[in-house]
Amino acid sequence: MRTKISALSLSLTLLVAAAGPAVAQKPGEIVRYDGKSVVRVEADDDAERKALSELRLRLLGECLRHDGAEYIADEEDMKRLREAGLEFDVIVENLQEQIDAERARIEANNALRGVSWYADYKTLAQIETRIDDLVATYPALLTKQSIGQSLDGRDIWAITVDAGVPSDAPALCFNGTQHAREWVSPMTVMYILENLAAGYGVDPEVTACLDSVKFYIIPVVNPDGYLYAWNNDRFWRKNRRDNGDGNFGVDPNRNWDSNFGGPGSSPFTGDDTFRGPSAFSEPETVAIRDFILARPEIVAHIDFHSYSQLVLWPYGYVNDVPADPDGAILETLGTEMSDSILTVHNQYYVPQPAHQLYIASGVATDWVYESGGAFSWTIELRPANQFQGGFELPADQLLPTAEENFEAIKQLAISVGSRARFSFAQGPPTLLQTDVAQQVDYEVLPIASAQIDSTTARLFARASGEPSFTMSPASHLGGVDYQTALSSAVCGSTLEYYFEIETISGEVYRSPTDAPASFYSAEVIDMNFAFADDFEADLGWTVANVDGLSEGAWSRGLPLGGGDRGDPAADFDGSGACFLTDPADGNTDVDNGATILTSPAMDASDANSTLVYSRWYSNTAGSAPGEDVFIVEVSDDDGANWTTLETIGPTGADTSGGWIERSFLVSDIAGVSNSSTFRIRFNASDYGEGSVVEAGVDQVQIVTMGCSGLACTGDLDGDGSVGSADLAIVVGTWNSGPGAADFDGDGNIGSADLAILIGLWGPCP
Ligand code: 0X9
Ligand code: ZN
Repeated sequence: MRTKISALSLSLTLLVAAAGPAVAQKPGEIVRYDGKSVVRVEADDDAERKALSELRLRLLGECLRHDGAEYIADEEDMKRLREAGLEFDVIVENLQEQIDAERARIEANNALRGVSWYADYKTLAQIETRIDDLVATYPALLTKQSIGQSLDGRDIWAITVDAGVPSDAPALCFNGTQHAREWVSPMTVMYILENLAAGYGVDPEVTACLDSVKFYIIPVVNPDGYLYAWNNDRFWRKNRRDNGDGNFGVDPNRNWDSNFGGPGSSPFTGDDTFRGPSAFSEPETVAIRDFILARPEIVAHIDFHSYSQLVLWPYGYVNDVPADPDGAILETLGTEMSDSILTVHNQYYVPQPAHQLYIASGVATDWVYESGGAFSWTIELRPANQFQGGFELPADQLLPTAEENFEAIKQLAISVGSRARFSFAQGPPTLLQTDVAQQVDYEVLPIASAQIDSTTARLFARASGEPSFTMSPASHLGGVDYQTALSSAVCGSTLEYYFEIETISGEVYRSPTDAPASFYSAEVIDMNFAFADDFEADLGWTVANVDGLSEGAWSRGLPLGGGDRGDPAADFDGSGACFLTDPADGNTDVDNGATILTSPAMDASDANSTLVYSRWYSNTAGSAPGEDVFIVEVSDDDGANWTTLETIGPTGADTSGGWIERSFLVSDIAGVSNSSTFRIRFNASDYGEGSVVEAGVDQVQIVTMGCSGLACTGDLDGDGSVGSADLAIVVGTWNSGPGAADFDGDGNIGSADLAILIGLWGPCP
């Protein structure tokens, strides 16, 4: 058993090696964590960060983030923290007990028969066996090859998933386990491999993906480290390079030739982020580099890590992003992956440029993007933080984690497979104001170096029921930006539309991809905003802080929290500002009470008034997740009495961040009536110990929608008489559900409506 390092010998080590705390275990040594705790230290300003780094504790995460970090600490370390005046929370008390319990559970789970392979973590040998089993089960789809050997001579396996696409078809490459202790990473990558293979010819989406793209999958980049993390040190991160000075390991994810040696990588052999003596000094990074360089068809790559629930894209080594023509597509596809993940189990993975998390140099994702010829993302898998298990994610979350990421990679494959990607700033419109041309701004982003012919951008539109679409050209605004407009004069009708563009070689791309079989639809209605607030100006909202609230009061401003600790990275509607429980960066969550944001009086007297708002709520980022609730209330008497509209949390849906848009027909809300002094209020509270609660509100509206302006019943085209053009609309929308031609309001357009129309034939009164 390892003896406790005394303060004296620790300081001697520092003097001699000028390196980080000892994390450099010799081969064969078993590292135990008896008497060690995991502590989270908040460091809110530069002075605190300096004091903290001078203590040279062993960081459990990878890097000191701007608001603090988790460390492995014994009693002595905690004493030093206290002496330095640094506040900390103990997250795990006896780390060794937790590691032992995890191992016992893994063995018990893996001894069970008939449970999913994903029921618990798997050793390197089990992963290799599974790869062989899968290749044997799906010989027509899967081939396995060794793409090089690790330092200790272990094969690094890549599996190709190829359903017979043309040789120049775009390919995607995913790898896991650059880092040895991130055990959910190979599990997720294996799940992706397995479900691509199993889904081909069975699941239409998977089949569509595999009919247009090829996949290269590398579950374990760092087999030596992975084995070492299982057998010797649960928190081993690097490979097993003997650095020659008693320290072991190079961090593969600081060894790539992208700003190699720059900030966020360590020159010290004992550090967890030791970058190695030179770029690509390690056989593991060389193997992946050469594999990617030899396959120019690889257009997109994901490096899977844990933990933090993030989708990150280049650049990660510099704050001032170099001229970056593809930044938009990295963000678009990255955000799209985050959105896909959210749909599966309601888990929010913050999409952001990697440098926003922290600066790191020599990272795979930056190299693949800069020099490997492919778009590249780092996905940090579950959990969101150390409080929820850190590297020791509870085993029952392995499958959900893998499932949600499978959704993300399918989305990526679909986007990449289509080679030209349409991206809408506000989404394709679903509602149009009668007679008002609505501008639609969109981007067409070329993937796999597709050459877009910008003169071929066009819109196809028709009124629902019309047999064919009418084409109109869209405007090219320059670069990847295009603009067109949608309009209709017929209130109550539905406009159907799609977008099209060609490459210079004449390949046609559409949005939606399979248009005209599918298309976007927008309801045409009269929309009046009795109230609309995007929070760019002060429209008279009030804030009341109660029950001793000490921090995190509602305040209007730009989100500055950087998207961590439960904060949104941006507002909902793209205007910039919103209301947040303190938009500032750092430790600004709601603490010790409640903060209540109340709207000014809004006119919701019209019977058709709809209340619309977007909200954000996260209570899962702290040491005591899932303890608090977020309450939305409404009042029809200017705030004298309140009715609860929704309560979010304490656990379950919508509690881990993400902007959620809600809308309610006011007359449908039990307990309130239409009123000209309608108010809404948002109550965010933190009464629990150690919780991190963050809430946000954006885009609050009272909108009336309908076709009250219709001149006379039956005059659908508004020409002043009921005639054959109106008949055509009725016939064209026959059996199509509610709409302007549903005169009898039975929810369907049918013979009764036709009878009404015929009865009204002739000029309007
Ligand atoms: O630091 C890393 O290598 C990655 N995180 S991990 O906790 N899995 O070690 C993230 C690298 C992301 N890139 C930048 N932040 N620049
Ligand atoms: Zn990692």
